Amino acid sequence: MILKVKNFIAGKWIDAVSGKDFVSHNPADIRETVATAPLSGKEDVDLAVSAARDAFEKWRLMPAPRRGEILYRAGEILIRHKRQTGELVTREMGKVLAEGLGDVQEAIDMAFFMAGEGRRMQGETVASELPDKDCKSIRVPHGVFALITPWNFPTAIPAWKIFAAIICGNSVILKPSSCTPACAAALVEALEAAGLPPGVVNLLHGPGEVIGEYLATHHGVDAVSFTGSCGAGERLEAALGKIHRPVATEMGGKNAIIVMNDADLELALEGVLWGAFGTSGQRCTAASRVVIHEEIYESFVEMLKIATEKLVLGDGLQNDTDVGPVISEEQLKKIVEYIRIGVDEGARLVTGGRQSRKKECAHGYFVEPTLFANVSKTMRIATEEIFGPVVCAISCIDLDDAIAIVNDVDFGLSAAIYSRDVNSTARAERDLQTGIVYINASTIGAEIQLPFGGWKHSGSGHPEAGGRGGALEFYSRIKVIYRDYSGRLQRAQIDNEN
Ligand code: UN1
Repeated sequence: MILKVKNFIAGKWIDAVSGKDFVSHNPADIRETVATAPLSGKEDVDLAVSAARDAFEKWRLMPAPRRGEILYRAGEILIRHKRQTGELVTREMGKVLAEGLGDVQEAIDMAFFMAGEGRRMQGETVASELPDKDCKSIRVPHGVFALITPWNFPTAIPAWKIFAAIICGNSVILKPSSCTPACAAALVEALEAAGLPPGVVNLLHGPGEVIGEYLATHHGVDAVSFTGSCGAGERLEAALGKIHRPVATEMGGKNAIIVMNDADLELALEGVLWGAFGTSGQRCTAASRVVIHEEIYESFVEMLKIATEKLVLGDGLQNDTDVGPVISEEQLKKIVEYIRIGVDEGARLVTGGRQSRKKECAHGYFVEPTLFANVSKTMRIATEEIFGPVVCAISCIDLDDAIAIVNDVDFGLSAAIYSRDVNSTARAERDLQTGIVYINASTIGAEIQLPFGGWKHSGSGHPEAGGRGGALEFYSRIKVIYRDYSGRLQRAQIDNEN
């Protein structure tokens, strides 16, 4: 059955002004069309922005705990539809079903977490230097947010952004990836069913090249949050810098796992497989480098080779599948090209390395799980984001060398160390230059109750998700209120001298 997805503007599901549609396919079998969705243009953006503007004035005045109740109900609805939506994630995006369900679970977790934030929304109250005067700060919304999201977490990432934005009292326009329109629609349907007032969340489908920048720079938009490629994110940062518009970007990663000679190697092996090949390597947190102590380098590479060759590539809806397809022909070509570059650079292709030739994979975008050894830290495959099931094994001489290798890239999202030595793990924790560090666990699987964000070129430094320094810092702004109830002119820094 082909789903007929629409835009959602001012509380109504409508077609694009042009009347045209595009389609999304199942990347495991592209003969299957999953959904049709409106091919929106600039007129549709104008409509969505004006709906969000109108809704904002009322929404910002609704008490945050009431806003939270709507999010709570949305979370309950997502739980009821978890199976169905998880399967949709697998069909439209390709990740294996356990991960499709995990994607929806991350949205559910975020709904409940942000619902609770509605009862906090903390500012601060501090003592005044003057009598009969008080000083406090409060959190207020920005207004209208443009949210631009990728296909790799097609419900979780829109949920991170929408729920944080609306609990703070903003209204939003979501522009999801054109690869996964139906997943975005499923999330917005849950909000509609939860009783969200019309216009608070608007959903606009269509090509990023045509409407992305137009939406982000629209005069009716106040702030922007983007997750996606470095190229698109950096273009947006440049355009928005010129108009002083707040923007948060989450972009690439070149995440690494250090495996020390005292590590539990079986555990490290599982962590590397999960980090490198989970979601077919299509996470910003994916482990695309393993930095292995020289004493165990050859034996660990051999363990990895054997385990990698056992992974079953296939349709994520099949029970025995370990690794699903990649999202599109464009991504497949890019990954295969990087593999060629690795071979040309002189790395040793240990296993994998091609588009799959299995019969069951003939109609989808499948890349064999690929392992490179003898990779030096300056090779392109060791420094550039590949975003596919490709992992590079790099040798190191000791912990300092390992940490230096991990840090010697432009990205800084996630890193991990496997070691049984508490001092080594503590030094890694201190010295790794990434927003997220894992000890004896893989680079993927951040939980939503703490901030999620990268350093260096991985993003703008405005993390997503919960916790101190997390998303609320970006989706709200601080207003400082001084109230003087003395009934006379009191001059700060002057009348408090004695
Ligand atoms: C992403 O790849 O953009 O930490 C998000 C993780 C997931 C989120 C990944 N919770 O791997």
